[in-house]
Amino acid sequence: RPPSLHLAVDLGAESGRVALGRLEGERLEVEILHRFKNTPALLGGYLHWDLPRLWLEILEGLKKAPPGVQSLGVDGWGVDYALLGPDGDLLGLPRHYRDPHHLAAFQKVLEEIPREDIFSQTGIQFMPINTLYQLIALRDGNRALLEAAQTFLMLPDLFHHWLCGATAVEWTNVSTTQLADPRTCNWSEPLLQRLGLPRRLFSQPVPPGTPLGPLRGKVAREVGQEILVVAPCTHDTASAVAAVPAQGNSWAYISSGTWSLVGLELPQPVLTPQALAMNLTNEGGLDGTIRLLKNVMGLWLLQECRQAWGDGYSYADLAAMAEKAEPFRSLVNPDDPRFLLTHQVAGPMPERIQAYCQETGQPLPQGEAEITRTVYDSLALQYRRVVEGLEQLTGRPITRLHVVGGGSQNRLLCQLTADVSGREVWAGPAEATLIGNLLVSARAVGALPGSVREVVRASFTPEIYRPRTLPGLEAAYQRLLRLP
Ligand code: ADP
Ligand code: LRH
Repeated sequence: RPPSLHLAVDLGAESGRVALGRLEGERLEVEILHRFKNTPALLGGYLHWDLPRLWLEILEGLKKAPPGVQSLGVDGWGVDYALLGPDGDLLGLPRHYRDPHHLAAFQKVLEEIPREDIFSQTGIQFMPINTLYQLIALRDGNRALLEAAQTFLMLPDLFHHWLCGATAVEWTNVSTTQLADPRTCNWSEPLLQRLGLPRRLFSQPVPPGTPLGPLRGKVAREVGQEILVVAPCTHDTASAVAAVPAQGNSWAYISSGTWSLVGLELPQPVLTPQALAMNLTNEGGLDGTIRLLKNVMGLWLLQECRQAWGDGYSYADLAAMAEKAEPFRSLVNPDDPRFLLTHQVAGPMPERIQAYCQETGQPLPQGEAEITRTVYDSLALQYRRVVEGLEQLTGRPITRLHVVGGGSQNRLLCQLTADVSGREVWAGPAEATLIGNLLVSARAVGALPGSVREVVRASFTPEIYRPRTLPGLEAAYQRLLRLP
């Protein structure tokens, strides 16, 4: 049989890519056709995604595909949404989840509704970026827009709409809104009602692997071929977790990109008071699985530092510099809220990191090498904290950490993660999200011979890092645990 061809679009907060997957027997080869930066725009003080630019970049990539492609799916970051009017046109440019304006809505909702009520309905961690708070900010700040809207879509759904005309919302990304129930894989009626959000906006979510329809005529002509659009796991993290090359039960994943998503794959949500107390989240995964995980601020910290340093250093340069810096000298709690916002609003990241160290009585990290080291050390230690928490909560021993995503190419961070956690790290694939996306859409058109993970394991070989004992490691972990 000749290889089957599939296309995937993966929109990350830092960059997007269009890739071609060639599937031959149990082997998948991935070719990146087009990679582009994702640069948000501060418009009149509001931070927005540059959607027209992303759309043009997607088309640019799709045009590079050879003929004969059988399926195409889009995935992207969670929580952000778009509204369509009755004529199907976009109402307003979608906001970026790091826009500061919905922080107040977060406070307000939490004053009005007990956390227990929201968590028992949704199982989702409390973060100000969640769609719930974005929609409340809109309800209270720009009600007319909400009233004019006919359809709510997550951003990958919006691109599917522009590609093929469908107005379906896909479950894995809907699960990140904190408005949906992981037991029913549907919107939470009681919560929508309590929040006064118009019911008509929210259609029943479709599961990943749902065919959505052929490209619109104009798009097909521009791209040069007719392709079936299939919803993959549209939440990038769900696609990445689907493509973790794991076996058995004693593993956790770290999906390491702009964020580090640290978690387990489970058959059922964990909605206990302990899960709420740990601020864990139960997001939807492939085939009805649950991703019990926690968001760690991730390499965002370094992305922002790199921006402050003039983008002159590559990530490999920064890692090489950090390798020579003293380990565990200054640590931050990477999830301190001051690190969430962008430099336009919250000032340069290196200064925010220094201020944290100063306030907590630690030596000030100075310069690129020391600050980068602080970020890596703090992330690795925080990963251990989350993994041990998950282990305690579920009683599941975790002996191996699968690191996937762009951050899996960071050898220093992978080795540190192994050392600090005392567990093996299996790193790669770096493009797990694209791979998960491609394989789920391939499966939907009957082109996948085995399970998604079997094909991943047959096609990509992880790099293995074994834990070493380092002086000062345990003391550093205790210091992290005591940080505010
Ligand atoms: P997202 O999809 O969220 O935009 P990616 O999965 O593309 O994120 O991961 C981006 C991160 O991967 C960067 O912030 C960087 O820290 C890391 N990274 C990318 N390339 C390299 C590299 N060559 N060496 C080390 N780290 C890298
Ligand atoms: C990672 C991610 C994460 C969400 C965040 C908004 O890209 O999708 O899973 O919490 O972006």
